Amino acid sequence: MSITVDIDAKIPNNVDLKGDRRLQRALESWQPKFIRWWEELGPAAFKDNPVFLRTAIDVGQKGWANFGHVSMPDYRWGVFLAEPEKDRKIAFGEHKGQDVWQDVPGEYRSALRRLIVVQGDTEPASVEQQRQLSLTAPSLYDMRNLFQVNVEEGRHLWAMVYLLHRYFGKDGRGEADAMLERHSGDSDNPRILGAFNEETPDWLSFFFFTYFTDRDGKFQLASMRESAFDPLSRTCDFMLKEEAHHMFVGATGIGRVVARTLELMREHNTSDVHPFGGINLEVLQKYLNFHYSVSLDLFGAETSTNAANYYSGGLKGRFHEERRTDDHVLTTLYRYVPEATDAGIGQREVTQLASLNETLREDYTVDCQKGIDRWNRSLTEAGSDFQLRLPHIGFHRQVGTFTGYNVSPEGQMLSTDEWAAQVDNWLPTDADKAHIKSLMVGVTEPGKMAGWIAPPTSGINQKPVDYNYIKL
Ligand code: BYC
Ligand code: FE
Ligand code: FE
Repeated sequence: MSITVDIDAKIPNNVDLKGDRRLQRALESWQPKFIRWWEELGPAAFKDNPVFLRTAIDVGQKGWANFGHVSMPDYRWGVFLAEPEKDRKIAFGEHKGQDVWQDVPGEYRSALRRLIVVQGDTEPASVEQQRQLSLTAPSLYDMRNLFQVNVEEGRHLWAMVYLLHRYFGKDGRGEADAMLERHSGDSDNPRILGAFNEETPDWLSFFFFTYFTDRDGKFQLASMRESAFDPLSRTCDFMLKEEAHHMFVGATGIGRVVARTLELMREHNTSDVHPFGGINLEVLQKYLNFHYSVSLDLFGAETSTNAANYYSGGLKGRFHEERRTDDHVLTTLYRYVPEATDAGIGQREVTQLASLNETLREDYTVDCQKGIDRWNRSLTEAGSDFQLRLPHIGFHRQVGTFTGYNVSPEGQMLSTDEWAAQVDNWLPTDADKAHIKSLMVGVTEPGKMAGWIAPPTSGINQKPVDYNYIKL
């Protein structure tokens, strides 16, 4: 199979678009719709300034990206699939051991289309959610990172749209158009998943979003990388390369806020740094609680026949499926999942096949904890006894067994009154949000940072922190 890169094409690609004129024409007619959407609902400010961006140009080991100043409307959004794995076999489900598919089997057509549409829908949604943030970037370095995330989410949309156009005919083209018609927070035509209709109104939310919600992306993409549908697998494999940077932005962003808060606490000998333009650790914890719980909902209900069918069919596997040593069928293996009832929080035993959403959610939680541990080490090293922590899995949930129950961050089931009396300690209040909003003032002098965040320890692609990341 050839994976020659055509970098000068109207749509840069390594999928031999030139060799399929119909497909090429269809994608080239979607392209201006995408650009129009980007102009309308992409970054609201600095949209035409040259930005120091990474552009995907290849998929090989020797390097896959180029760095240089680009004005975003001229960004080269391309279609790139990771290199094929020779003789790849299906690793799980009913077709385990058979050759992977280069085309979509009729019986899985609608399920695969659904997965691809749900995945694709989140990508432009996040760009819409983040569109106002460039107005208040805490530094040029941060604005550059925001734009990097935005253009790559745009490319992720391209990745899914390519699959829809290439493998799903007329329905696929219709779905590709619909991706640009649903909008985040639109009451008539919202984005498909809940978290993608929430606002990202400030940079603290942005950092938590990239830490927690982009990490859902990592786990969902990694599960689809296992897919028997090889083009989906290879697409997700390559998307994961870009995803790592998004989570880096979140992890280092929050780390820098923690660092700055500690600095202000020391300087003023108080834990209330709000009068000094900082963000109190308690407020960080509330934002963390919100974004973590909203992201947990993205994994779906604890038990799901959809997820079971995806797995049995070979469409979507588990995180690191091939490293696991069980039977990869899961119909006769059991596990416990949490269960909330009026009697309290308990658990019930179900097949592993039925509970794949919960298994992925648990893997995700373990990964989330790693960054928390790092932030906590810096708190400990600074002599603070405050520790950030993930709330209980049942806290503030809108999907699955905990829906409709009031669960404290410690995991206690509360009455509505008990919840109402304490919720302001657990989720951002209007006053918290107003304080955060008051800190959001754009800083556009190279190397300078807003007062609520510490500078990063290094720049991007070996450039200094005070590099001119965006030419104004
Ligand atoms: N009440 O909820 P469902 C990213 C039932 S992020 C009661 O449909 P499913 C990105 C329902 O009937 C990654 N019950 O979940 C990040 C069903 O029950 P049965 C995005 C309800 O389909 C940042 C069960 O619950 N990608 O890339 O299992 C920036 C479960 O059904 C209710 C993906 O998500 C209710 N209200 O899984 C940019 C990957 N509602 O039939 C980008 C693709 C539902 O089992 N998506 N039920 O009895 C998927 O894999 C799946 O669609 C989901 C949901 C994991 C999202
Ligand atoms: Fe993405
Ligand atoms: Fe992402």
